[in-house]
Amino acid sequence: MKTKIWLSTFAVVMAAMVIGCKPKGAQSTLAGDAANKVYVPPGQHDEFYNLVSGGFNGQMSVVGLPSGRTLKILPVFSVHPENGWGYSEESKPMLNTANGFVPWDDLHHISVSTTNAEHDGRWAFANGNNTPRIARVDLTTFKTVEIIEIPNSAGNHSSPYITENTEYVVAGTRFSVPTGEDRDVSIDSYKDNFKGTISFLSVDKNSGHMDIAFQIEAPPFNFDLARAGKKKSHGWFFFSTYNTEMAHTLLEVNASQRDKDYIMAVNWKRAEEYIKEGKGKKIKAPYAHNVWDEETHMATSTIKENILSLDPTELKDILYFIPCPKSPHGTDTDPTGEYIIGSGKLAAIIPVFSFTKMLEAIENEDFEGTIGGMPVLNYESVLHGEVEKPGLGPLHTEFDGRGNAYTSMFVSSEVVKWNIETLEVLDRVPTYYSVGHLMIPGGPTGNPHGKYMVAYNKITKDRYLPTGPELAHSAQLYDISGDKMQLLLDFPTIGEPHYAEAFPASLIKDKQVKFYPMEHNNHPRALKGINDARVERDGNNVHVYMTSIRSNFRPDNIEGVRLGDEVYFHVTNLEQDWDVPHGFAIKGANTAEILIMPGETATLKWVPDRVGVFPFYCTDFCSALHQEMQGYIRVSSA
Ligand code: CUK
Ligand code: CUA
Repeated sequence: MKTKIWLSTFAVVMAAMVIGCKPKGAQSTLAGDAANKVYVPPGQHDEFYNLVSGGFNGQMSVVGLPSGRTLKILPVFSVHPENGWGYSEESKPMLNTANGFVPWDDLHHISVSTTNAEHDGRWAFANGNNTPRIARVDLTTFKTVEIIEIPNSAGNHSSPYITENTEYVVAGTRFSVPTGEDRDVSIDSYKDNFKGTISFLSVDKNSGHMDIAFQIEAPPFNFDLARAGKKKSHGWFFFSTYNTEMAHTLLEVNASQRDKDYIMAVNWKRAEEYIKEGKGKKIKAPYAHNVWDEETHMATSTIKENILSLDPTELKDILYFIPCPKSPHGTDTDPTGEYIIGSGKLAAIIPVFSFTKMLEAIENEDFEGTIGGMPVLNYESVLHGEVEKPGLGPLHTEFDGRGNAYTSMFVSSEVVKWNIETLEVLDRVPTYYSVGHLMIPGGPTGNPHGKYMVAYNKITKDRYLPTGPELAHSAQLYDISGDKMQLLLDFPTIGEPHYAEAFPASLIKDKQVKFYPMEHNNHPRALKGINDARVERDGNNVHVYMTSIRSNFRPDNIEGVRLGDEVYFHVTNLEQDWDVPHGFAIKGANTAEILIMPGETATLKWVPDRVGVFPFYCTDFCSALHQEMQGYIRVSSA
């Protein structure tokens, strides 16, 4: 009977997905005192930090809630002319990959580190979809301090989700790809030669440093999203899959035929034991591992050669498949860790699975089949229940910590609130328009702060002043503290928002690094004072050891450079006051400026291609004499 419901609604949903749907029925419920609820008076701080993915700009933005004010754009998988990230010699290695320098990616999801399933405010992780990578951002400096490439993966979408003590960050491949020794194989040999790899990256408790602990070779499905178990389900991870038809062409038609795809349950504790027992096979798979060092203010990039891989067709108790209606997108675990919510984007119900029942089904071998020898659990046995008629196109679910779940409905463009125990729909509000992810501060943790909910929308249309064909992307803030959700605020986002996380500002605001003490600057080319400023020649390399302090550069008149030289400006900012960066830029150089924080040293490389005298200046207004902060460099013929 349930199958019938899915089938009859399937056509409607498909049509709506193609045509697009404006919300009808639900009224916009703008809170009467909305302005008061989002107003943060000048000089006061927001209650929450909201880290928002920038999608295809490769960046993350830092937004204050409830004001919706953008505080910072931080480059993760991108270069950033504003502060020289990816242009300075020190930061370039952060964007290195096994394919060379890749200064762009598609950043979809953010995870903030947790301890005992609660936000600890130490790091934020982000995924790069395209050239598969995971980045770690330090939340005391808001700087990307580590990027690790994921080999045997393509379209790193179900990433970077974390376990409850940040033991692991996971990555699951969206595209299955050939992973054998010979990768020059026919695309038609998909079912035989392609693998759907999931990766577990260990995170060092103290330093935060990641490495690829192991990979698991999964069937060639598309892995969409993932969430860790927590509390009672600690030790497990849940991935949503689609295209379990294993189609490799025209997926729109061929990958949506089956009634059900799967949520893949991974017993990572068991996998961890297998690795300790030496069951991992060493596989050749080069990947870049890039680390920023706060001592030297420099990044290093290392290409590593091998990973350890587990074969679940031999080790049969790592992977289990839970049938889940039609192309599940999000899979989310509730704050207790008992319920696993699948959101089939083409399904007309939301299935809620019970972790306890899942363990029983495994124990009793209550299987309805196998995939490559791995058990497919019986749907009805694992099901807690289904939310009936929630809306169209369910994508993602967050939690308020009061027993309620909130699911984004892409097609019917609304957020639906329902009770996890009773599965009863309690409320719905429209979004403008077509919400993708939604977020409650602390929503994915064991302790959500259920005061606000933010919808990150895919379509803006008429919400802002038009800006040509490329419109602002949009988020909407709702008050969810009462029975009914109330719209408070629209705010534009930087880039296309996918997932975001938020946490109380009090967790980190007093831990912010204000400047770098000079005595801790271990950059090999750092200067301790203005008297150390000098120019040194080493063959064709000219090293300018330069200081910047209000309001001059030393040296500021540089001669003796010839065509064919490579000039390195190593600029040390001697300031020790908060918020006095100096910038450095040269006329005509085919690079960006660099911005040097107080106590930091940064290097700009310049290869002059013509003879002449070239001015340089400080780009960041630093004092009343900022405009005087300048110099000249003379380039003579060879
Ligand atoms: S997502 Cu990546 S297509 Cu629903 Cu996380 Cu936006
Ligand atoms: Cu230094 Cu402006």
